[in-house]
Amino acid sequence: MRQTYKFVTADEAAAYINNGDMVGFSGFTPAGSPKAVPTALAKRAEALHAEGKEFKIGMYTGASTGDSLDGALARANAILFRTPYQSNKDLRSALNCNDAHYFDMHLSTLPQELRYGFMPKPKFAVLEVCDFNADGELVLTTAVGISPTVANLADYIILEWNHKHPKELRGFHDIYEPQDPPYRKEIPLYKPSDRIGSPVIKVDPKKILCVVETELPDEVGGFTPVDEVTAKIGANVALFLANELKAGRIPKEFLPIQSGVGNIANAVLGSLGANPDIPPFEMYTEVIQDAVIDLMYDGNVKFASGCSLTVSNAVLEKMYSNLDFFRDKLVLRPQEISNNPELVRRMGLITINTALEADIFGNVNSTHVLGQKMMNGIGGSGDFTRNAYISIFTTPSTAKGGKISSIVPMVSHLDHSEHSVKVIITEHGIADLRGKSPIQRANEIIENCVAPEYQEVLRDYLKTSGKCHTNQNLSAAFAMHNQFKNTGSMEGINWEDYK
Ligand code: 0RQ
Repeated sequence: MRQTYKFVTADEAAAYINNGDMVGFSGFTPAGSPKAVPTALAKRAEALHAEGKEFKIGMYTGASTGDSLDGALARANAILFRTPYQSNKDLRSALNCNDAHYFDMHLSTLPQELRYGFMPKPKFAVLEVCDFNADGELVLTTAVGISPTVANLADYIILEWNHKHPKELRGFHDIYEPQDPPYRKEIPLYKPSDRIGSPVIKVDPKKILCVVETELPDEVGGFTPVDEVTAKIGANVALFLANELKAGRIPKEFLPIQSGVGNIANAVLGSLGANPDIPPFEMYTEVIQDAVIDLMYDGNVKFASGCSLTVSNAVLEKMYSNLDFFRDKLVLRPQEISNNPELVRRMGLITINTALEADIFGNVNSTHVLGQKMMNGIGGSGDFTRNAYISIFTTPSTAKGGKISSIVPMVSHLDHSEHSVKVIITEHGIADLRGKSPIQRANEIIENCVAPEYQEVLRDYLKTSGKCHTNQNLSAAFAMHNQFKNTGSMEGINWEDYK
């Protein structure tokens, strides 16, 4: 009987949480993130601040969240500490001026590092559910994220029971938490469709402090339509994979695909589906976006294992009207499993993630604008890239209307090193970096991927270093970045000034 629990308003639930408390939230991206309690918490923070009192909380989430969580708390200046990934513009501003401390970490590692005690234990878990019972069985909504771990670790659990999501979602989740070293064993998952855990999170019912009823939609933004550049990037990824298949370097059964977030990732998936040389495939990924669902309807994606169903509301409503179609085609897992390095390597994932910038030697920056300002975070890109069968990075060759070359002499921040990045793809072409020395990689990237207006300048850069293994010139490596900061454009560098 659910009546055994205390039903309260969001404001009443928020009143349990105090200054300095650590709170773990459900969800992964805006999918499955609580909405009512965080908004009420932001209101509480504003009221306390108006009385001259301190109120800030520490926040653990799966990944980014919706505006009513990250946005509301950032605007209320209520964030003491935040990990592991975000994409909200107000939170981004807060952490880029040190109003909120942000720790950017690989998503697969957060649950275990919480269990290991590397960060303070969450006192509260605020979880969005579509169903629950008196035995403490919780059915999550559109994402799993870190929910199993924070539900276990927290002293108190606050449930947001969101009636937007049908209780028939039971069965779409596969909840599995590995044991910690020295007792950890292999994770017994061998293909994307395997199920190894439970459809529910099981908690001690006594920990459930209260329940807040809501009916609020997920706050997933729409995608910008595919444009000429993203379409070309997508077509190049499909071409590369079709050629690998023909050459026998990808088995004829094909391999599971992981694809990152955002507009480029959505366009790439569309291109894979449209290419007749790519057979129907499975996905083992973290974020299941709109394009994956379209590909499932078309029969091009046979199965998708993810951590979240980050689809627009129109797509979600259509899915909910025919949930049975998806029952044997989709599973949602904790990020510790969806992004697990052991599984990525075992299943041989083809990983496709987006770079903000890459350098001519194959190092990738996925997180920092001009080396200083945090964009979103590394997310799962490192979990996948380092362990991939083939790791691909995509990026438009330029940003800011051509004033920035996305390919530079040296990345201004390093997320993925030359040792892990196997292929870089822009709208101009494909740089296959496998088995190549630094100078060979530089030539491959400059000739195939760099925008024509920046090719000559990067060719000339290579001549400034003299003979060495990696042709860097430390006094010139960031000249393009510095010139952009000073003049608003990377164009027209003169290397004579940097000898
Ligand atoms: O800024 O909108 O102000 O113009 O960066 O760029 O091209 O819209 O790219 O939306 O696909 O995001 C890497 C951020 C790409 C994302 C990143 C500016 C550009 C624009 C965004 P404006 P686009 P997307 C799965 C895997 C890391 C985590 C990851 C990301 C803005 O894909 O967060 O992959 N990845 N996780 O103008 C300065 C450059 C720039 C630049 C672009 N070189 N210098 N600004 N921009 N290149 C997801 C999870 O783990 C949950």
